[in-house]
Amino acid sequence: MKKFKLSTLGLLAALSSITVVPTVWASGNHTHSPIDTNMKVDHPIEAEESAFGRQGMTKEVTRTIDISMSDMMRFTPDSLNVKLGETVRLRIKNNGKIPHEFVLGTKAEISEHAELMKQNPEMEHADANSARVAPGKTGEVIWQFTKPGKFLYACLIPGHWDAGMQGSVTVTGTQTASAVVPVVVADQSMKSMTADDKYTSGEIKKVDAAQGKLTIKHGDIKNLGMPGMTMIFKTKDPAMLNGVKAGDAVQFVVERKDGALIITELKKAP
Ligand SMILES: [Cu+2]
Repeated sequence: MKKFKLSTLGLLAALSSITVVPTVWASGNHTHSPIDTNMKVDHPIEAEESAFGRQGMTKEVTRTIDISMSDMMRFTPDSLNVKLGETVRLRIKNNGKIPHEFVLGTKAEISEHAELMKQNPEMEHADANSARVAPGKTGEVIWQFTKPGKFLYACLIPGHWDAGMQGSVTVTGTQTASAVVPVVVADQSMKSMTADDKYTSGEIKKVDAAQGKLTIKHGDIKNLGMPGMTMIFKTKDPAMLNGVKAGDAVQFVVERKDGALIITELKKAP
């Protein structure tokens, strides 16, 4: 009887130590605590779940797929099949003499972005689902396909998609344990942070002092009618780059000038 009691206590202790894990997770603790490591939650917080999957981790890559792009406005191959939950490295070679871009997404998102690119031909994407590749160079996108369905990849440089530069990805399979990933809810704070229609809120991802360019993950750019994404912007005055660094929360004004997107005002978020 005494033995039974002890083992019951032991079991209870074991159970309570297990239940600590989901409790901490539910509280929204995304920091790299030892518990996160035990749970193998090693995705960077930037890896937000989208309608077509999420940025993958290099160490989880199980397959590399080579895709080439040509000035004939074609991807080779132009159709891929992947398993649900699979993390693949898409290695994208530009065999042409002009730049091309690889953007992965749903059909609706690709169409929307193609329209934006027509209005802003100088738009440079820097999101995890895209790669702009110079002639003769190779870029890569590491992606985990966590949603079943049919998705597109396209070159959204004006004229290229219209000429048929696209391919499709078919994701099939049933949800396996490895495909069940914790849903990291997209950070909505950037949208609510927007002070007014003039300023756009964002986080600096990269400072390119040599080019006078900033890579910014930003919320909706209301004055230009553009949705939130990560883009590379030119600045009106290279001196604006002084005093800002990757990781800084900023507010900025962006204007369209001769097809280019230029930051005319930049300040640290209050
Ligand atoms: Cu192209």
